[in-house]
Amino acid sequence: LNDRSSKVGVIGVPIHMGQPRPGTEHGPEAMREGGLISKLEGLGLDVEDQGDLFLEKHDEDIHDHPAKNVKNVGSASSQIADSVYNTIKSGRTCLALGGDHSMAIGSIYGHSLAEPDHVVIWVDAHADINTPLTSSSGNMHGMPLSFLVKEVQPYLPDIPHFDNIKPCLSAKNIAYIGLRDVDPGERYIIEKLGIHSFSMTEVDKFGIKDCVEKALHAVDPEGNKPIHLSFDIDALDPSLAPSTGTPVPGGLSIREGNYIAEELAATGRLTCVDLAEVNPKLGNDRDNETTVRSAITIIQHCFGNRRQGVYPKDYKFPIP
Ligand code: 5AB
Ligand code: MN
Ligand code: MN
Ligand code: MN
Repeated sequence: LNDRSSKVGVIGVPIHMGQPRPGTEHGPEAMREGGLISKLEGLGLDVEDQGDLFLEKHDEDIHDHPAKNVKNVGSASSQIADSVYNTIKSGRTCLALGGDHSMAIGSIYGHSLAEPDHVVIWVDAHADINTPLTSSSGNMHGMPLSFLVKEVQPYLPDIPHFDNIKPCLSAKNIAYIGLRDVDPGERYIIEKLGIHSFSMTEVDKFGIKDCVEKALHAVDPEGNKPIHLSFDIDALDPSLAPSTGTPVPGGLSIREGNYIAEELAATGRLTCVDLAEVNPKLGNDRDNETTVRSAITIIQHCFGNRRQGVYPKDYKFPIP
C-alpha cells in the first residue's frame, strides 16, 4: 500500500440540482448514518471526514437553456473541484459522497488539476455523456462526461456558469462498466470516439473478471496512471439499490460490484472515488437500508476491504 491508500478524505456533496427528484442531497448523511466512517476506520485507515460542502444556492437559475439548473450545477461544480483538488493535494485518497451524478463534473475536474494524467472507470447503468442537445430530459446528471471529454467539445452549445470547468479527459482514458440504458446520441458518441464500453452484455459474455481487466488495460496499457472511479449506485441491480432516481433492471450483483472495487483498490492507484445517486427519499425504510448497505460495502472494498478477510496494520494478535 502506498501512503495515499491508507489516508482518506471524505467529502459530502449534497447536490440534487442535476436531476428532478428531491433527496439526493441526503445521500451523504444516509451513508454516514449507516456507519460508513467507523467502518472505514475499522479497516485501519486514517479518515478525515470534511463534512458536507455548503453548496451555493441560486434561486434564479437560467430557464432558456436546454440543460436545467446550469447556474446551480456550474457553481457547485467549481466548489466540488476545489475541494477534491485540495484533498488529493493533501496526500489523501478522496471519497466524494453524492449527491446526484452531476457531482462528477467537479470531482473529475478537481482530480485532473491535481493529477492531470488520471483515467476514469465509470460504473453506471447509464453513459452520462449526453450533450445538452442530445439529452431528452435536460437533466445534468445525464451529461457530466460531455463537459469533461475534450473530443466532445465541438458539439456542445455554450454553457453559461461553467467557465471554471475545463475539459480534461481524452475519450481513450475512459471505460464504462455496467451500461444498460444508453440514449441514441450517447451511443453515437461512444462509437464515434471509440470509448471503451463493457455493458451488461459484455459482463454476461465475458464475466466481470475479464471486463475489469480489459477496462483497466484499455484506459492505461502501461498501468501507472491514477484512477478515478465514478460509481453510480444504479449500476447495481435495483433489488440491491432501490433508493435511486433512475433504476434499470438487470444490473450488477454485489459480487460484481465488490469485485470491481477490490480490483481497482488492488492497483494501489485509486485516487478518487465518487459514490453517486443514493436517494434516501425514494422507497421505504427497508429500501433505504438495502441501498445504503450496498453503497457502503462497495466503498469498503474500494478502500482495502477484501472478501478473503483483512486485518489492520496495527492488529495485535492475542497471545495467552
Ligand atoms: B445517472 C438519461 N440518459 O439523460 C438522461 O443516474 C438518464 O447519473 C440519465 O446515470 C441518468 O436523462 C443519469 C435518460
Ligand atoms: Mn445511472
Ligand atoms: Mn450516473
Ligand atoms: Mn440515476
